[in-house]
Amino acid sequence: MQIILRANFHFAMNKQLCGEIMKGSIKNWIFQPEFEKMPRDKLLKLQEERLRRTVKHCYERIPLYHRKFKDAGITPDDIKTMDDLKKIPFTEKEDLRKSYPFGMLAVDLGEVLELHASSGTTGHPTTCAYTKNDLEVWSKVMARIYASAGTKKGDIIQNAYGYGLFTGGLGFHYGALEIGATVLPIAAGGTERQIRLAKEFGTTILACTPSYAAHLGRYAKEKLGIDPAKELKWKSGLFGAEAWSEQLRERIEELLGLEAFDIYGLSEVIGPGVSVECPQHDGLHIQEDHFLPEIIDPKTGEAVEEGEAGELVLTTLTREATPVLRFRTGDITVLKTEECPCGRTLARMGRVLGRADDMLKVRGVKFWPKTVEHALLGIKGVSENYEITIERPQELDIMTLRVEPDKELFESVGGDLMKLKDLAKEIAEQIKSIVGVKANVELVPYGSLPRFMGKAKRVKDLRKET
Ligand code: DLL
Repeated sequence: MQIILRANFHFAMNKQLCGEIMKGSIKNWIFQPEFEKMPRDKLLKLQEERLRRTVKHCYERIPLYHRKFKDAGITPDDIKTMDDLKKIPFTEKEDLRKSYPFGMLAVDLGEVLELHASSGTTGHPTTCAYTKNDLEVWSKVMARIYASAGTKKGDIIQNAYGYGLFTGGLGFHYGALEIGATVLPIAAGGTERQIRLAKEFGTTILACTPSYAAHLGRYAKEKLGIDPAKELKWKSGLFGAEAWSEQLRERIEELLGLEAFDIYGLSEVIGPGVSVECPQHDGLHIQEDHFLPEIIDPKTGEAVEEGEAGELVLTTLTREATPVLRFRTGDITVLKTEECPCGRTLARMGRVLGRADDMLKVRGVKFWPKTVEHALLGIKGVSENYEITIERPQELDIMTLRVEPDKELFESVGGDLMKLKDLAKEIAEQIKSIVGVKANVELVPYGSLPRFMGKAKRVKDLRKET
């Protein structure tokens, strides 16, 4: 219930913001209107046809699916319409890990043009492979994403996502080529050079993780004396790969003088490109002609009502090399199919609240790190740099929140954090009231916590290590 309320709150909150953002200069355009504006009854037919093809492909080519179908007592002939989808067993991340390296490959290795592997920090890595056709689909869905953020030929895209095995860099690169814009493949890192080239080349679109976007802005202002909102030409930012709050969006937009778009995706399904916000900023349109979404109750596996929060499950509809059926993403969100004023008929998912397995439970209270960010960034004088540590020295959980005040405030007290006792108190009160948990708040010097070029790691749960 708590989850449901928060999810709806996010849709509502986005709507409020919408009025302001719509005044921005970003003009919505649609890259493939024949699919993105397809009437939903026609879309359903297309999805069912593609689903039947994918199911057959998986059953015939991937031993894991053959086995799963056999265990469930079904064959591809049992999957005819969307109503039959629920007969198909889920695919878990663990299934992909066990099949490493090539067990999930549904084509001959010779047909594979590109291979990616997840980092595998929590177990075996997983493989994602792309045929020529898969790369074409990836380029097209990424082009849709750029179009949604107003990108055109003539724009210069600063692609500051990591290139390499992480799918961010190449996904954004292929989309840029498809749309015919100019891409600067700068990759993540080298912050000073990022700002210098942004200025010298006049880049107009910024693509990176939201945490790195905030860092770029602060660095430009504080270390180089450049005000990005006034001196750089960024008009839109394509930010994703990690959960981020509305408060962080507002800060980034103000700092960088651009309109920020939330981009969602995952390696197992395609990489970035599964869904994107349009200029309404009221949910992310899922490229449903390629990725079929469902929302389930993570505990029971049953479908939830439309608009209720649950775990996003995705089935690829056109993927050739590594297709997945009913893949449990672990990401918690909501889904809605109602029409969007932007003209797209594609369903929208809410901004990701967090991952089911990243949810924290402190003294019995469950929350996502994003809720802490939401509480923190609503307070004046607090920077975007924070770290959550949870320990259990004896029976009770202790949550410590290390927070940097912003540079201005830090310098105004000459670095004497004792003078900011009231701020620490205010933070603790806000955390208690919004997150519902008591936190020991430690203000730390500005610049002392780590900065991230890729996905931010802000939680240290030391209970797991004991
Ligand atoms: O992060 C793909 C990507 C790259 C998306 C660049 C957007 C931009 P993975 O490394 O496989 O792929 O991580 C996928 O990251 O299951 C979510 O938990 C999280 N994630 C991705 N985008 C968002 C987002 C890429 N916009 C995992 N909001 C997913 C919240 C996100 N979480």
